[in-house]
Amino acid sequence: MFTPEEVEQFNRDGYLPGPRIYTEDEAETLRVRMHEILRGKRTGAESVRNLLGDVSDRVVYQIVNSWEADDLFNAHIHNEKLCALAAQLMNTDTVRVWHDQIQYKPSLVGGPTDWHQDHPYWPIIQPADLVSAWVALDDATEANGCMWMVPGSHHWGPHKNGTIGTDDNFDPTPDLEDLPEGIEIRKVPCPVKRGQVMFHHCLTWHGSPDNHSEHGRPAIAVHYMPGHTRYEPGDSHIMEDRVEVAPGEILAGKYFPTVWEKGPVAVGQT
Ligand SMILES: O=C(O)CCC(=O)C(=O)O
Repeated sequence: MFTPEEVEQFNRDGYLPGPRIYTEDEAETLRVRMHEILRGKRTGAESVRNLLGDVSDRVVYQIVNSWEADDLFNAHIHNEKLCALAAQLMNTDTVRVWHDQIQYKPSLVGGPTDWHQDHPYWPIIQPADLVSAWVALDDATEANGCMWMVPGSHHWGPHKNGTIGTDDNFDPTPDLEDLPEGIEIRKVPCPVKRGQVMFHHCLTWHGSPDNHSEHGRPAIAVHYMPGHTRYEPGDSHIMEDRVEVAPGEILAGKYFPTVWEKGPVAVGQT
């Protein structure tokens, strides 16, 4: 578990590196499974696409809900260590999965993930207090496009996409009129070892630059919901087809598995 000082650090900064969850071999097995999903050998994920669009010469492969395509990724979203740490950071007894998301930046042609907050992309759930567990399936370094964070930015409230833009050097280009006065926008690299986790709050501004290196950058984020997250329809979202509860109700059901209920919940028990 995290120490009280670490929890305080997360609450102050909006992100926190965590322990190694997987051995080298375990992470490698997941990385191979990721490639099998990308090659179409394992099917059932919600979506597989190039986030930058088919006409771009840069590539960020995104797979949403690998857990539905593969038993090891299903075990991953239930991983006891991850779920216990997420529950601690969200200060909740119950943890559900909103969705998972692989972002894979292939060597040399891997493109940027622009500065953004997550929750504005999730207009059908409230409140904005989810926590994501981002696990690197190979070393994520400054050279191959590790995540970068703006410390403390989760305290600035939700903003529309682009309020902090991204220039060609991956520097933030803030629209200061729309942001609180007196803030400091500092970008901090967050290198993560293969198999290690890093957590971030759903309002923390973050992104990741191009991968010009010889090494791919595979990683999976699981977006965890605390027990009180509700379905509040707003703009459309790809997960909405799977919602089986009424507006205003707790977002639960087979597509949003409960993975922690005062302790671990086994695969298939949700
Ligand atoms: O994997 C990346 O580089 C970006 C992932 C991300 O934006 C997220 O997990 O919220």
